[in-house]
Amino acid sequence: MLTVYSDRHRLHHGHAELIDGEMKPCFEMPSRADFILERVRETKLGDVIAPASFGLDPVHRIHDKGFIAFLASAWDEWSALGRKHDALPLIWPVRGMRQDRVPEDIDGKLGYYSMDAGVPLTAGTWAAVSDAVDVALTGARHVREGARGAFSLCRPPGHHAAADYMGGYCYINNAAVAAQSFLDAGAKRVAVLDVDYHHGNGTQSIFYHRSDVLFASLHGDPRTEYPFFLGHADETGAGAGVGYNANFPLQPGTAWTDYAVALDAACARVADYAPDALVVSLGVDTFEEDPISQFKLRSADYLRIGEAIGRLGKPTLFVMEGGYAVAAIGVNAVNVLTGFESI
Ligand code: OKP
Ligand code: ZN
Repeated sequence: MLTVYSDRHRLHHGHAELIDGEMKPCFEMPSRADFILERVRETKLGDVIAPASFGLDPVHRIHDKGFIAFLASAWDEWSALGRKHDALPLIWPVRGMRQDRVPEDIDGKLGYYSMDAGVPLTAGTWAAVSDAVDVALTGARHVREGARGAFSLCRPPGHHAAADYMGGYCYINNAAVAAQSFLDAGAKRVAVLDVDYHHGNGTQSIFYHRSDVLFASLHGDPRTEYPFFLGHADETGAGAGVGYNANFPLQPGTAWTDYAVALDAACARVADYAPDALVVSLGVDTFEEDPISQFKLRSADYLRIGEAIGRLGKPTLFVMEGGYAVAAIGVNAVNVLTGFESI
C-alpha cells in the first residue's frame, strides 16, 4: 500500500497543553509521525510519496473561507503584538452569546474559531496543516485512480475540526476534505468510518445534514469522555441526513471482545450503505497504553480491525488521526493497514 507523507508536519509543534490543571508538553507531537513512517518502512508496506498541491479549493468545499483565512493569518496577527508563546484561545461564545459577529481582535477570533484550548497555533502550524490536507487529497486521488487502499499519514489530525472551528489538536478536517474529493470526482456515496478513540465531532457535524456521506464512529462514550458535547447514540442525522449518522459510544475499559461487536455493527452499517469509497479516520488511541484514553485494545487487535475493514471490499483511504502511546503508534497503525492488505 502506498503511503503519502510530508515532512512539513514537524513545523507544527505546540509547546504545551492544559491537562489536569497543568500546562504539560503536547501529547500531539512530531515524533508520532516519525514512528509511523519508520514502521511503514520497516514492514515494507509500500512506496512513500510526497503530497501533490491541490490548493485551497478542495478545502473550501468543506470549511468556511473566513475560518481558513484565520488559520492562515492567525500567527502573524498574534506575533505582531509581540507575543512569543503559542497562540491559544481563552474565551468562547457559549449559550446566549453572539455567534454572528466575528471579532476583529486576535483573542476574539481565536475563541470564535475554536471549541477548546487544545489547538496551539505556532509559526509553522499553517504550513503543516495545509500540507496535511494535501497528504489526504493525494491519497484520495491514488484511490480514485484504482488503488484498493492508500495511507495518508496526516499530522496533525483532523476529525475534531468542523466547518468553521478547530479543536482537540485538529485544524483542518483531512478526512472530510478527502471524502468530499471523492464526491466531487463522481462518487455518489462515501462512508467515513472513524475508529479513533475520541468521537469525530467535526466530521459528524460537517456531514450531519447530508445523505451522500455516511458517518459511523466508535468512541469513548461522551457521557464520560472528551469531546463530551457530541457523539451520543441518538445522534442519527438531521434533515436529508436522517439515518446517515451512526455513533457507537463505548464504556471506559472496553477491550477487544466488546469492541469487536461494535466494529461489526459499524461495518454492517457501512456495507448496507454501499459506498463507492470508504475513508477511515484511523486513530490508534484505543490502545491499552494510550496516555489519554481508556480503552484496552492490544497491538494484535489492530490487525483484526484492518481485516474487518478489508472485508468491506471498498476502495479505502486511511487518514491518520490520533494515537499518543508514541512508541507503539507505528506498530498499531501499520497493523491496521497490513490486516487490511491480508484480505
Ligand atoms: C485528538 B484525537 C484528555 C483531554 C483530551 C483533547 C484530546 C484530543 C484528541 N483528558 N484533550 O481525537 O486523537
Ligand atoms: Zn483521539
